[in-house]
Amino acid sequence: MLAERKTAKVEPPRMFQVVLLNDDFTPMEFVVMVLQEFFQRDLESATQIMLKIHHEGRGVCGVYTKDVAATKVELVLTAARRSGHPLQCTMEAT
Ligand code: TYC
Repeated sequence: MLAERKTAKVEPPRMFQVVLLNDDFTPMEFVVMVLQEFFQRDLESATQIMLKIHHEGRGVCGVYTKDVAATKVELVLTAARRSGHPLQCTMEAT
């Protein structure tokens, strides 16, 4: 039992990027708020990520394990729909 456990191989978990997509309607302030609230970014970092998405079409908000990434996507989409914004958020394996 002990010997088996000592030789057991533990792989690091697969990681997933949470990605925000640009659109023409979601207010910049809302995206900055989302990055601060759900991705623990300070105002400066949140603003930089938002502007990168605005100019380049998409941006990575953070990298997490599968369950955490999926929860973040749901939280973002729920907040956006509740506020009437079309903001899109997805996750991608790294
Ligand atoms: N393009 C939006 C605007 O001009 C701002 C925006 C930024 C929207 C990032 C979505 O993921 C986004 N109001």
